[in-house]
Amino acid sequence: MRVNEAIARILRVEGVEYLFCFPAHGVIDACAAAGIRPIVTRTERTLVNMADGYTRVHNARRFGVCAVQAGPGAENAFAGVAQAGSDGIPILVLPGGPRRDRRGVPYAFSAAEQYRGVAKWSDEVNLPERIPDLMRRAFSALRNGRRGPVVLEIPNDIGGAEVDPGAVAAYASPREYRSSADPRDVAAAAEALLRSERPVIVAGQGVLFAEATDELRALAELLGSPVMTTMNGKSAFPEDHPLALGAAGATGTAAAAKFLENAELIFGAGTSLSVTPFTQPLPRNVPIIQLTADERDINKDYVVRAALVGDAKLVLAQLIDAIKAERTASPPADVTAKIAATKKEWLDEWRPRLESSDEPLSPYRVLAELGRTIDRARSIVTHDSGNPRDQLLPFYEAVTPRGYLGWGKSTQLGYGYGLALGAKLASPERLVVNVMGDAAFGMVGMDVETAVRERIGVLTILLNNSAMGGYSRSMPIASERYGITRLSGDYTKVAGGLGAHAERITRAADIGPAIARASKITMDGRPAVLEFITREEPVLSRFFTPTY
Ligand SMILES: Cc1ncc(C[n+]2csc(CCOP(=O)(O)OP(=O)(O)O)c2C)c(N)n1
Ligand SMILES: [Mg+2]
Repeated sequence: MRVNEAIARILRVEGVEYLFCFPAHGVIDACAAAGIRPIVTRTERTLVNMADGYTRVHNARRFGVCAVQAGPGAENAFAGVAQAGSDGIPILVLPGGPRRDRRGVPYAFSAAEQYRGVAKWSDEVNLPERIPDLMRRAFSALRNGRRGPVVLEIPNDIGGAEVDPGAVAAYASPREYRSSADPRDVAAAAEALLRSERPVIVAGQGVLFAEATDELRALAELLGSPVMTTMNGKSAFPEDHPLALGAAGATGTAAAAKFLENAELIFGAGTSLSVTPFTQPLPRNVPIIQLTADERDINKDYVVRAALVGDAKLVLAQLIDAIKAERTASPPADVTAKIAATKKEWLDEWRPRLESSDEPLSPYRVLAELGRTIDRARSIVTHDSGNPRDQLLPFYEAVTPRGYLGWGKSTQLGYGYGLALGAKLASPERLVVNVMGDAAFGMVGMDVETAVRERIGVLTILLNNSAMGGYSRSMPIASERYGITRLSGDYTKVAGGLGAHAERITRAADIGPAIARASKITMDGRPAVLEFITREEPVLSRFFTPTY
């Protein structure tokens, strides 16, 4: 048996359904022979983004796997892996590599070396007989501890080398192991939470990966504590719950900002509590309790009063047990009333934009129509970089886990499209929507053809403001003299030319019907691109000044 066949065999054992790939790579044909469907994109970055979206929607119960060729393919995939690394997403990347006798000779690109800075683990298969061991280590690393991409470079002369079929047949899938927190830390945290009059829970992506939304809800209700989520954690707590404050990243809801400001105690649940331009800063004078699976997050950016290291589901259950012994109360009515009043005041302030009938359209009106038109409980929505992210995050109400894919500790323009394609493959029964700008479309628009060819029905909401929205503020001279933030193009024609259902929408009354029409079409396996001609509206629901 050859190494490529051995890899395909092991991927089958691991339940892998798709190989997100771009030729040439020997593992592609081996996977096809083993019944793993190869999907080729138009650029390597998109295939990595697809693997990422696929993993997220499966909460890492299944993994996105990628293969790209040695040299240019491995170089071109870097952006996607770096983004997955910054968000802590476990995907398996199998780049080809130079033959072993060319290793270290300029200019042979070593993926194993170059990916080390962004991957959880990056190595090469240096001996064919190591393949079962290396694959076991790879899947163990994907399933355990901190989440992150694993890169395993397959040198070009290794893929065809012989390996003992008995050793491959003996491959046993490594399991996931979870841990609870130290009971003394749990008791101390429970006591602090019980004593606090105004706690705020900040829920992160760890709650989603641990599938701990029920526990989070139970804890919040026991404590009567409001819950906000980070951008990556959005959808970990139902945003229509009376204790929901909504999400906050670079932009956020007024409720999240106000309740944080007045918090007496902050409980970060399943979050790294990182300081980035895309993360709502926490007040510095409020004690923090942090629950995280990764000990490196503790005291990283904030001084924490106490930490609970473990799996979010297990540790939240520990906290519930400890708190239940002391309290059975439901949320105090005055907290939920205050949340509702803050939300109402904020939405009233934004209503003119959310209900604007102006032409060119307000992007806020388009996003409000999106939230109204689709069945949010059966949809997955994601954003792209720029204003689409900043305008969607606060206002779209996510009601079910992974009903929203918030991403972007790095924030790659164009990432959202591949993410949506991967999400749709992971959850074909749900409507999948990505919201992107015209510059983002420029990065990955040709991959609409991938969606058409592979019958991956995603709905793209393209907010075309003919600009990189708001960028002229940071480059006034270049913008005025050379118009460098202006863009142009007819993306309806592009998407239509690639075979998607495509419509150009200019009138407010047409927004909802177009979304309803296109949603239906996507559910039959045809992607749709709705190009909304909008104005540039860089006015954001933001309560802090991000530093880049
Ligand atoms: C790869 C990459 N390069 C640069 C950026 C910086 N960036 C973020 S948003 C943006 C412009 C986005 O314009 P568009 O997609 O048209 O959305 P708009 O804000 O205009 O709605 C740029 C240049 C980035 N996020 N990623
Ligand atoms: Mg734009």
